[in-house]
Amino acid sequence: MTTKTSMHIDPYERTWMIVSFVMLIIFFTAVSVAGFAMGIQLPGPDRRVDPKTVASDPDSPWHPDNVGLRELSPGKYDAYILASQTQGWRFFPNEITVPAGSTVTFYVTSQDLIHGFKLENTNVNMMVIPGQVSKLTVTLKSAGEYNFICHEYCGTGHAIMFGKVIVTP
Ligand SMILES: [Cu+2]
Repeated sequence: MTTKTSMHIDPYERTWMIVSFVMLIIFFTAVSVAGFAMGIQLPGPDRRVDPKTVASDPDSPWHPDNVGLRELSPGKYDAYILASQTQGWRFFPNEITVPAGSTVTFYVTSQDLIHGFKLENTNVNMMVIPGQVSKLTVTLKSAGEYNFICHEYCGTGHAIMFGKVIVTP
């Protein structure tokens, strides 16, 4: 003789178990679609640099002579941007121009204190930390002007710390 055993689960508990399981599946799907289908990614630290020399070392990509765009292949760019309080609350460079459809990887660092870098109407939004390089890639599909701003309060000139990416048709 076999006895059929079953665990008693309260109907409310059963409902909540099902709800939590369904939520897990929804979250997993949402994260997968965002990451793999829509290409949304989190900014990541790319490498470490010395904030004291990052803007003065002639070999540094953030030296005034070296900052800005590099074309890797047609439509693919790296953009090296320095955020600076000591040089008057500005980004170097504070204007870059790329054709529509370009994929741009931003490498942003600071030579003094914590700044921010937010490019409007894109998912580029990252902290800029002295000693660290923040990296994020975006594809700029439509032509227009995309302003970028510092969104981490960095002193009295914080409000004038901005620039723009011009996307030409
Ligand atoms: Cu700022």
